Formats: sequence, C-alpha cells, structure tokens
Amino acid sequence: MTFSPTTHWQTLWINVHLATMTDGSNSYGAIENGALAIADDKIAWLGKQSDLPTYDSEKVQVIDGQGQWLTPGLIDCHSHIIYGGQRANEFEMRLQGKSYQEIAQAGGGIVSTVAATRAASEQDLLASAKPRLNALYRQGVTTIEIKSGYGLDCANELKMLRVANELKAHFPVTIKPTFLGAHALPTEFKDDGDGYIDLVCQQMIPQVAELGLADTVDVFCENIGFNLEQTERVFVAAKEHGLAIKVHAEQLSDLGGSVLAAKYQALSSDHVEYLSEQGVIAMKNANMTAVILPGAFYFLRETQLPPIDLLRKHQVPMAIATDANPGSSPIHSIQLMLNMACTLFRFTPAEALAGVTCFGAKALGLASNKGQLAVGLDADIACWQISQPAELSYQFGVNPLTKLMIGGKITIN
Ligand code: DI6
Ligand code: FE
Repeated sequence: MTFSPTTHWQTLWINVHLATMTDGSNSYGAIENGALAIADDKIAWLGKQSDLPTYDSEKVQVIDGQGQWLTPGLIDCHSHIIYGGQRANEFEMRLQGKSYQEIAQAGGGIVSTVAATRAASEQDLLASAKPRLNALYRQGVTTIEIKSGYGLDCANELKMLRVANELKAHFPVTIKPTFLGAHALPTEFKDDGDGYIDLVCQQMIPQVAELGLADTVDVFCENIGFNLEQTERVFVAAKEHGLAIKVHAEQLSDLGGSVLAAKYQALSSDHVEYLSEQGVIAMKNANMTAVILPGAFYFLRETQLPPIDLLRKHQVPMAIATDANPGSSPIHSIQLMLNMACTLFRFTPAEALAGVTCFGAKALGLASNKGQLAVGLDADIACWQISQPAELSYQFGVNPLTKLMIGGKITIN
C-alpha cells in the first residue's frame, strides 16, 4: 500500500470503527478504534488510530465519529426506480389468487407500466423517481444502478435513460444507467419477439451507445421474457457496441440464461432462484457475480430458494439489491434487503453487508473504485450509530445512518 503524504490530507475521521469489507464476505475486515483520512476524493490512509501519522491539524478537517461505525457507502446494483404509474391493483389481484405470470399474460404486469411510462413526460418521470432515490440515499446508498425497460420503443427507452442521467444533477449519488430494452414484449410486437429483438439490436443499442446514455445492457431471459436465442442476439449486439452485459435469469424457471451470460463474460446474473449447479460453475469460471434480490422473492411469495449453498461452495460472489420496481419489488429500502437476505436466505450479516458493498461494486464493474474502505478507493463512506456491524442486518425501520460522505464530501450530516 502506498500512503499519500499527510500534507495532502483534507479530511480525517477519528474515533471510528471501520468495517472495511476488504475480505469479501468472510468477515467485516473490521478495524476497531480506527481512523481514516481522505485526500483528493480518495481514501488516503486508514488504520488503528494509535498508528495515525502526525498531520497538520490546522489544514485537515477532523470529523469525530464518537465511536460510531464506518462502512463503504452502500451500493444498490439492481433497480428499476424510473417508471410511470403504480400497480397496487395487481397487488390486490394477487391477493385474490392470481399469479404474477397470469397477470402478465393477461396484459397486466410489465406492459401496463410501459403504457404509464410512455404517457409520462420526462419531467413526470424525474419527479416520481426522485423520492425513490431519496429514500435509498437517506439509507446510505452512494451508488445505484438504474435500468430502463418500461419504454420498449426507441424514443421511450432513450427517455428513461435520459431521466436516469438527469438524476445525477439532483443527487450526489453515483448513477449507473443500464439499458434493458429486452425487458418485455411491447403490445405492438405481440407474437413477434424476434422482430422486437431486431429493433433492440439494430436501432436501440447503437443509439444508446452513441449517445453514451448507458454502458451496460441487460435482458430478461425468461419464459415470460426472451428466450436464449433472443438473449444471445442482444449480448452480441451489446458487445459489438462496446457495452457490458448482465442478465435477469432463472427467476421463474431455469432456461440456462446464466450459462449463456457466462459465455459472454457478463458482469452478473440476477435473481437466480432456479439456477442449477452447472450455472453456478459457469458463473464462477466467468468471474461473474450473482445478484440476489430478496424483495422480489418476498413480494411474489416465491418458494424456490436461490442456491445459496452452491454459490458459497463454488465461491461465486453474491450481491444483494432492491430490484425496486412497481411489479415484483415495490420496495425502496436497502436496509430491509439486508435483513431479508439473512432471514429468508440465511445470509450471514457479513455476507449481507458484502452484498451491498464490495460485491455490489463488482456486479457493476466498479470494484476497483468502490465498495471497500481501502487506500486509493473513492471516499464513499457511511457512518452508522450502531454498536456492531450485524446491527445493520438485524433491524430495519429505524435509520442508524448519521452521516454520509460521497467522493470525500459530507452530503448528509
Ligand atoms: N424481473 C423483475 O422482477 C422485474 N423485471 C424483471 O425482469 C419485474 C418488473 C415488473 O413487474 O414491472
Ligand atoms: Fe429486475
């Protein structure tokens, strides 16, 4: 490790405990009674406070953490927070016995949100996304991935991605927009999935790449989404345009989407309740991350558990995210996801925290800059009024966040 000279330090946290998350999901990488210094938006030094080098106390802004815990800023690596309307009516239908798939097949589901999103102006979409992002930000989220996928034509997919990019002007959060044109079949392409995929590959992806509106492409590979062949065509087009890929796979059935994604070196495969051991091994060999989405599992009352033990056995990193969306996970709480990963999937609290820090970063291709407290990484730091890191997974509903720092600047105090 090279430490930058103390003369460059701008800010210094003292009297803090650090959950560095530099040990993957094995431990918190804890440093108790620590300190952490920042220079040029990056972490410049961290360690035991007793080892703190001498610094110029006139030039460095000192923050006294009073025994609180610092973690990396939290990362929500899978969300759909931009959409028009809402689907409380479908929630009621499901409570009367209809399944998510039945509602989708009857013209509800994703395509009903598509109609509302197409009808919404850019201003409307921005206004409705802001409180959702604000809720996550207030809980310590410093990086979020936001998908398109409710426009399903060129103009409306680009509109959604513009809104995702506009949110950057309203929040200090790092926003990673992802193009999810292949989310569902729009009604004008009913019975012509291949025709719609032509549009995605030949028009939408080239424009998204050219306008720089997203750097990653996602596909919903599922029996109610797109088949393997269609998914592969999207991957090929994305790669041709220099875009990274990820996939919604094995959420409702095992089509083999994760194995296909591994062949194309995808960043992650997300949901994965129905993932087979073969899929797990393919993901491991391709250095992919499994993104586990407890909110959708809970809200859809899914009973098929993701293969957590197999993912552990083959050491596939597991991220956790909200999947915040109007249909399967209308949940804007990263803290609830930490709790649900533990209660529903038997994550350890350290695995859960890794899921929204180091492995969330990895799922977004940001592991060299974010997700850990380590020298040289971005100074995105959450400060918590807790007595041990497991408290972050143990309770929800009371927000223990007391300060948030993004890129070395305090944004919540
Ligand atoms: N899987 C999901 O859980 C969301 N999208 C997807 O591909 C659901 C989106 C919705 O129902 O609106
Ligand atoms: Fe999703």
